[in-house]
Amino acid sequence: MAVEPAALAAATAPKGRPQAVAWDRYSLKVDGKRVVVWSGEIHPFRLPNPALWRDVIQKMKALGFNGVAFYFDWGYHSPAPGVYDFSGVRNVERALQMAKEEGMYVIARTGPYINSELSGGGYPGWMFRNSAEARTDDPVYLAAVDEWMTQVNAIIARHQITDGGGNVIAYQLENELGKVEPKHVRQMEHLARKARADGISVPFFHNSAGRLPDWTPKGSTAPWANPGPTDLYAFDGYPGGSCDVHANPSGANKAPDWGMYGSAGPKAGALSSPGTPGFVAEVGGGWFDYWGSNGTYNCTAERQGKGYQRVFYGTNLINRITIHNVYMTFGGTSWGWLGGPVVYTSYDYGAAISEDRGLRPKAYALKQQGMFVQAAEQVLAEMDKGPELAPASGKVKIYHNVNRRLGTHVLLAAHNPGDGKGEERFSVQLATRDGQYTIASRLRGQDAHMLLASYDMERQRLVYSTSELQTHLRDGERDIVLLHGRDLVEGETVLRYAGAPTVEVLAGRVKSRWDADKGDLVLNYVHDGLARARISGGGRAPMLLLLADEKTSMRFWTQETGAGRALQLTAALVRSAAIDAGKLALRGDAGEDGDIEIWGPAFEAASFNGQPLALTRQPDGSTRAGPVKGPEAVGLPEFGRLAWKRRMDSPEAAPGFDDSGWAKADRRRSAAQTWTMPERGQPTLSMSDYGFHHGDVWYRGRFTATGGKASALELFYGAGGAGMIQVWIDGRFAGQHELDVGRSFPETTDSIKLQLGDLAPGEHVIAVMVRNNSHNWNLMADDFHREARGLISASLTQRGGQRFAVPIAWRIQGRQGGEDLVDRVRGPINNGGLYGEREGWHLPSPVADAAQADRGWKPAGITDAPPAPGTFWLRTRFKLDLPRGHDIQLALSFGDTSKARSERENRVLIFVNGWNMGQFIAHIGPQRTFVIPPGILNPNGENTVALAVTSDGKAANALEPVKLVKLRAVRGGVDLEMR
Ligand code: IPT
Repeated sequence: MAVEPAALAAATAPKGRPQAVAWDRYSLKVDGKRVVVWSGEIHPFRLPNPALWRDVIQKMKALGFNGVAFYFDWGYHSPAPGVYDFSGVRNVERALQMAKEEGMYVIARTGPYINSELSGGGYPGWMFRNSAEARTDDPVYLAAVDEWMTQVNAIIARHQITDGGGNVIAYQLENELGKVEPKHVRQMEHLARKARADGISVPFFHNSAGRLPDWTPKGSTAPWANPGPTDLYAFDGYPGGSCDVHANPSGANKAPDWGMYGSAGPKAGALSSPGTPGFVAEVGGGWFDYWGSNGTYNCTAERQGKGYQRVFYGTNLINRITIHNVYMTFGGTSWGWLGGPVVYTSYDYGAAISEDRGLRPKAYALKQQGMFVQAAEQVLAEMDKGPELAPASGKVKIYHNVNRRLGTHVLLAAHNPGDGKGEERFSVQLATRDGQYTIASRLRGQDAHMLLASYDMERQRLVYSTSELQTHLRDGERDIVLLHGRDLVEGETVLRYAGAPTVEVLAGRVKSRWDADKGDLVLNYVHDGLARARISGGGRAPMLLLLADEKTSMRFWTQETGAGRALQLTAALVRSAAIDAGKLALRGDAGEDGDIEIWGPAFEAASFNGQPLALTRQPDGSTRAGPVKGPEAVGLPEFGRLAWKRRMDSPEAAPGFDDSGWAKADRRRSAAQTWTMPERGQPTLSMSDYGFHHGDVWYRGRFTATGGKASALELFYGAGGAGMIQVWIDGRFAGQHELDVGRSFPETTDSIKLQLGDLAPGEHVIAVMVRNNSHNWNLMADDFHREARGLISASLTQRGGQRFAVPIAWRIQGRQGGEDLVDRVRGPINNGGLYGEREGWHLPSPVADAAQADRGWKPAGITDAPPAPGTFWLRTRFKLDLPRGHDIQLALSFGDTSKARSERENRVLIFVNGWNMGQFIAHIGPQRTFVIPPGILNPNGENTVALAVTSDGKAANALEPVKLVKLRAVRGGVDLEMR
């Protein structure tokens, strides 16, 4: 294993100060201080470049998240029993380190079973030849699991908040384990003991499916609870509805009460654990998509967009869910053979941060929510139900919470019923320590408003506001408060003073009225652009009040600078702001020319990504800084014009191919699940029994025909989602078959029947290629992951009087080296067993050796007719010289991207500089655009793209045009590393 000096140095660096993690029914507490963990899920393994992990983590931080949840994928790190690799793209230690550096809590989810739409739910290939009963206390299973836990726990243990090494705050045992019989309970107890023995000291939790009361902490009093060795209770929920046109798209759901407003009962998990904080381990931030769909990611992003987030996540917060993890916040790419049968390559998920690492519109609404959670954390972290409020309109429901310690009220105004989308006015009577008030506003469309009353903002007292709080900060002598509301909706904000303050409206229209009896300053306005009011006197520190409409509000950013909190207004993304010796250094991404308005601690000079900015002081005490420059133009090679070379693969089909070095498929024992076991008396053909787990596998079978007639061959095979089989007899292509798709759970096994006609007496050879497009998951703990892949059984019959079976002697060949990993850089999920892969045709070749590497390759056009049935390769080399200091996300696209699928039948494995970045299937779809992260593509140097194209060889099934396209370009980004 490569030793990475930086990681080693970090791992052995002196530790920080250990902090205690405690909890009660309200929240977690870190060293006695309450926290709301506002977290988003990302998967380092779905972004094969650690430098970009920082990009995503910084974007999340900028969106107001203070936490990140990581799954750790066992199979990503382990090619063989006892062999683990945490280097390069698999260096998850760096992910933990970055989270700490960016000030993000980490929720660690290590499985061993994680599901996550991964092949085998995250099990390593070698678990598919292991007959142990998974997710139970089967000692064979636990021995395997212990290997993984020892490795991954050692890394996590040195990054825990509890020992000062990092920010890991909670640790998940297992994943949605819905079975609670003793053997499963004993497994959970084993995992817990093992993790503690490995030094994990943060609280344990498990994520129950739905809201089932499974694995509640010991001591739970509810009669229906199924306790386990957990400290916290958590659950998963996906209330977002469906964009799947095949499965009747469902409309907006009603937001469920998953916390203290929920009703008790056997399905109310959260209420089964009354002593622990509300904890949603996964709340839908989108949904995954499957082979053959019409492509749902953009629809999902819209449907689970800003309205959904406000209604559903708002309902979670008001339900006192104080540990909240959005699955996914950035989905990424199931590159190589990562993905399970239920997904294609893109795992975009319709998440706030799209697969190309851009912020979707919904991300900006998430930022408003995130900034609010950070500002009002202490209020949200300790709420109880307040007296019920009856709004004047029955069409609006008002939740009412109180933080007794702070005397603050939190209201959530939502449609009633909760899926309402009309325009509704509401007004409600609220009694606070500041007096009795009528709070009136309106909801428009799918929306909810979270309002505060009797709330202390720095040195100011908010009596109430019908605007929502975004943030507040101390700016030396004065306070700055940012409130926001929907465009052109009126707002009312009431502030408390000892005497009449002076109100100066600097921008916008704000009416003010002093109510001397109550000591209230009443401000009335319409949310329109940005109104600014300076309020001074009245016995308080002066305040700058900023009142933003929705689109303006979404352009605000805030960070700690080291010299205090700063606030900016800009269309650019602001990742970080630091003030050192009077110099403000901003870092971020600019997608267009513009400027930045800055509030907060004083500075004399400012820069954006190191570029000095000219400063103009503004009347409200802010500074306008610019210019911030957008990206330069990006020139890309035209793929159709590049010199492509081509080479036929599938030599295994030829009768004379030398397979003497292949393993004999003659084993009698199989780990396959019952219905995919070999037939009685037959050897197993399952690829995993021979140590080949991912991608393509070849079989060659010899038999002797005795002059029988009407030979018929039936092959039963397993190949995951959209997998396929191709068959040759004596070098002649006999046919191919693909698994049925077009629904979220596709066929994963099927059979092909071939009439071979009359075969001459003597020896014949059958050659078979199976593309294993992933192993099943094991979500139901029924060992579904052990369903066989590759050939399962073969039957050849001939007629000579009666039909009789002809025995076949098989040999098998898969990925080079099998479990003995050859490509240590790209790891266990990069390659299958195509001949070309075994020969390294997918790898970039040094330019100096180009002539040598091109031997056997002939010039060809991308769209030329395939040379023959089977697989052929197309390869090209090209240079990129993209502007420096930019983040430019490119992609490969195939054919007409406005259509989910085409008439042509072909499929392509896409290798970029040797990395398997996914699979395009023309006639199945829907994915036609494949994100290739920078670092995999060299933005300033040589690149090799190699496409392994598989088809039936017909001219009509030639490849469509392939293009290199730009998905997103900004000036900025993070420092890149090449992989
Ligand atoms: C839940 C899983 O825990 C997670 O790994 C992922 O598969 C997610 O769903 C869906 O993307 S389980 C499911 C039954 C909700």
